[in-house]
Amino acid sequence: MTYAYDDQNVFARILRGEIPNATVLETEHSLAFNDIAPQAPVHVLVIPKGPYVCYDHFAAEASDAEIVDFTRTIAKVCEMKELAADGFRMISNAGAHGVQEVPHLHVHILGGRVLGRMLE
Ligand code: DGP
Repeated sequence: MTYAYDDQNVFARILRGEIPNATVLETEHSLAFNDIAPQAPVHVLVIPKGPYVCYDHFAAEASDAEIVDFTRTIAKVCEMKELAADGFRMISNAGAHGVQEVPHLHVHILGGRVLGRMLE
């Protein structure tokens, strides 16, 4: 699978500083910020700074340093928001069937309330 990255997507524009964001955490390779339309008391998006469309694109082409940074940034946000004790959910939508709205890899971190059951 080859991926064409659209550098005009909204998260690319956030990374370039063209659109403001409420940053939770910034690292060398990743940015975490509050979702503009939160679905839970905690709703943070974590994105890699590199131009990756979705998770499989990232896993195939990102460097080990980017992958480690991204993984640890997600964990660090969970720690900062004190989500571990009561639990949380991570989601990454991909493509048309995943109903991915923004074509730049992002992981949603949701917590702070009991979330509805997703899989039956
Ligand atoms: P998804 O369907 O997984 O691609 O979700 C995209 C999310 O991005 C959605 O929850 C709303 C959020 N979002 C869209 N535009 C903006 C924006 O300009 N700023 C922020 N902070 N979030 C945005």
